[in-house]
Amino acid sequence: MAKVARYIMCLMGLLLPSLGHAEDGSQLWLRYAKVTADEAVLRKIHCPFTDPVARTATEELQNYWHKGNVDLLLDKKWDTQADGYRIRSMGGKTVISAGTSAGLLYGAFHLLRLQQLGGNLQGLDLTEKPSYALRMLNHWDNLDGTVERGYAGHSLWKWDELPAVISPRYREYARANASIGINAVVLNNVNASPLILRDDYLEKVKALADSFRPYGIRVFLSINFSAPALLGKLENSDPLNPAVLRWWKDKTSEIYQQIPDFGGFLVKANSEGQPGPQDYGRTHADGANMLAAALRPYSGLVLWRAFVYNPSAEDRAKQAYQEFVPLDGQFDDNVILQVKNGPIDFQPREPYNPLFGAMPQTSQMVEFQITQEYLGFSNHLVFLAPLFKETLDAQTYAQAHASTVAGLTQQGPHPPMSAIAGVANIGQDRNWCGHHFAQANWYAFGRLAWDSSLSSDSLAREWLSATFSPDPALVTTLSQLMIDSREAVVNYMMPLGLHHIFAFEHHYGPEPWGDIPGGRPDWMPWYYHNADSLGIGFDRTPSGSNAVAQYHSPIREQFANISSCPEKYLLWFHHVPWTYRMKNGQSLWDNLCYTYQHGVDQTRHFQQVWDSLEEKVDIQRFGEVRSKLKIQTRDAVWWRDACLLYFQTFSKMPIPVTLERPIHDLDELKKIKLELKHHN
Ligand code: BDP
Repeated sequence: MAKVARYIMCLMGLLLPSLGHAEDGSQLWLRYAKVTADEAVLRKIHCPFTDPVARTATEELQNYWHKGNVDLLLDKKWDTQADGYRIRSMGGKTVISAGTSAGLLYGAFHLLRLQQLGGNLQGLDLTEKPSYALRMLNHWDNLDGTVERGYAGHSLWKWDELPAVISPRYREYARANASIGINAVVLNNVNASPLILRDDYLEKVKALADSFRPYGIRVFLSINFSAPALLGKLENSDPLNPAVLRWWKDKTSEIYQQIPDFGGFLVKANSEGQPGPQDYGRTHADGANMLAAALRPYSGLVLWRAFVYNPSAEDRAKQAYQEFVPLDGQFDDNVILQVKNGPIDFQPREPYNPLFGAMPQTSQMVEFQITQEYLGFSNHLVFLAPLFKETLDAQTYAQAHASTVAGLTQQGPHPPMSAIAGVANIGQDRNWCGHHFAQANWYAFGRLAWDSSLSSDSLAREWLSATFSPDPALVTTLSQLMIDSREAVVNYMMPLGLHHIFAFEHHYGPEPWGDIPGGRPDWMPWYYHNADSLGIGFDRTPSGSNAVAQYHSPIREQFANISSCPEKYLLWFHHVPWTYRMKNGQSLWDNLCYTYQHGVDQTRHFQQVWDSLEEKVDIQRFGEVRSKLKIQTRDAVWWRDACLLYFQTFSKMPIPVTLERPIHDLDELKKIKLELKHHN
């Protein structure tokens, strides 16, 4: 009887938020109640396989599954390349079957999620197969422990202690990734130090790979294209120099001797000052294929970034397409072109990158930024699933079928190879991501990489139930807040297609006036907003840069025509008169004012909503989120005032009297210079 009572209490524990004690967010969404010794004897987890990944699957269920017997089976009928699985209720027990141990692990985490969310566990019969084969985080972590664009403390990787000291957080990190289906990580910054390939660093990399392996995670490295010269002391790093190829082959073989399941190289070449094949008059394909040849014997991959642009007279938004489309068909089949979601750079809103669907013979993958470089760092609550979905679901009209960005990247020319990457927002902070709600972006990225058809709403609900509490009132209220948060940040930072009007270098806060005499025009806000006495926006129609021509019909015509261009992209594609009539009848200027104000109102509303839930959230996280929401609202007002007061110097039109008055002066705002570091 006592046993049963304890069992029931324990089950209740699964459902109740832990209001009594402070939570610091360190458990992420994995706040499972542990199985007690008494419970453990009531059920059996059976798995005949003993490889490390299958063992992890078994242990997870042994530790956290409260509800009866589970059998884990490897089933030859399953595709042994993929990570899919089936979960069935059979004869009083639950059976997870898969073609690989990794599939069993993902099945185990699925079952635990069902239990955690209070789902029906009777009569189960569900089958899952991932949308992408490679579901990957990119860390922009430097060897000195800093993180480029990282807002959650220093790097998790303690290079100075490795390989001797293995922090327990390595496994916790790997476990969290596995629980949402992430199976690959790039450890270091795309602005890569050549030292990562030095023998002593490779030993450290091996130690990390060993920690991650039981969770089905493979390690990749960002490489510096000049490593043969810088590290190997060769005369040059020309990809057509046989000595260079030899160097890469030897280096690759050395890596695979230590890390047999090593994934491959991520390369930022000839971009923002990084070295690359063009330094020797070679093409991106020459460079990528040279590395592909070194990796081929081990089935390793080259992830070659398409984020390439130069300070030229050409519209920056057009440059990657111009650079890469002529190379279609020239990349080896173990090369994937890694393409940022939009044509500029992780802005609060961009139309999809026209490279998607423009290179039918080249494998392409999407790169998202999970870390909030352009979205208020870890101070602003911005749920990114709607942003990710906007790109993935974008219809490119490139082919008759499979023409969304998701479809094109999932069914490329070299099946079954498919991949997706997110730039991680993880650091040494206790709560991993700096802002408790930033954890939701890590979560949503992983879950969408697994199943790109999931809705933002269901992801928000899942994450909230697991991370805070399954209380329906909390979940309903906060999921709405999360969904709205992406549009809010667009509204108070850069509505109607405005982009890149951030403060220089660190990208926190507004600086639409920003100008550095002699600086690169394509790094200056005026380059993007083009405000003048007539209007505002970047003319990318045939009368301007004609970037619209890079899109397929009928998107091209839709974007090019000011009356059919979605208003959310209006100033991305058009230079629009201040007096232009928007669809709601307002002038562009008035509409801009209303939209900025709406963004501010939304953040104030988020504060109210959060405060209304005080009783339902544990003390520490409640207080921490509340403080961050204050900063977010102050920043929203700052953005509104800075942008409207500055643009008003061109429009010469009044801020509609029904709206709040600015509380800052433009001169005062122009003086703000934040001492925020940007680590390159
Ligand atoms: C930009 C970042 C810069 C990165 C670059 C990249 O500002 O720090 O190195 O992207 O993706 O967004 O390579």
